[in-house]
Amino acid sequence: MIRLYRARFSTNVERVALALAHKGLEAESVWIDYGDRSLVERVSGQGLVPVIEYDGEVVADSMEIVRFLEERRPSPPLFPRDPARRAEVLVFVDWFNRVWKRPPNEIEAELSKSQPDRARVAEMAELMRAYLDLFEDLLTGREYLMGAEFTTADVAAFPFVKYAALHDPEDDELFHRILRDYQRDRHRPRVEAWIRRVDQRPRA
Ligand SMILES: N[C@@H](CCC(=O)N[C@@H](CS)C(=O)NCC(=O)O)C(=O)O
Repeated sequence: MIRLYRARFSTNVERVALALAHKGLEAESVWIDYGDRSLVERVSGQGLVPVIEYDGEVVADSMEIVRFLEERRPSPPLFPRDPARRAEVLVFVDWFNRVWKRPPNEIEAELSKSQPDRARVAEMAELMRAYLDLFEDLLTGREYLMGAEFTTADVAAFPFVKYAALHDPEDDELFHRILRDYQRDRHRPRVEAWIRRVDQRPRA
């Protein structure tokens, strides 16, 4: 039995929803509101989603969960079997989490101040556009970020990069508005096609 603790519009939950569906795993959803983390805290000892319970085992953190699901249900895979290609995926995910995410996080921190440093915001916005250009190049002649197959790299990046083309009008989170507003400076046809392609995939 799998239970997924989730919150509406959560990017990190969407990673897990994509991974579960890719592996054909069904999960019972437990929807939480950020105003009340008590249930998630009780189950996992911390207050962030996603969290899964899998046959009684509890795992928190989106990419930890994806790795755990790969162990429990190796097929269909989300990591390449070839060690070199698997290492490339791990390097990409690490870059994405530590480097790619920093500019939108810093913009969010600035915009939450009463007097944002506009020069700092512009500098970070420039980086976001440069990173999106890297995605455009990465997708040259490829369906997915790491090649022909949908992998953990797509799972990690899609819920954040999708805002370059998609935004639910009911989703009013500042971080998500930043992802939308600073990733729409010009058309990037390969990124836009990849967003449509991944968006058509099932989610738990
Ligand atoms: N490193 C964690 C981050 C989890 C996280 O930040 N979750 C957000 C939702 S996307 C959350 O629970 N936010 C509530 C809050 O920060 O108050 C992961 O990858 O799962």
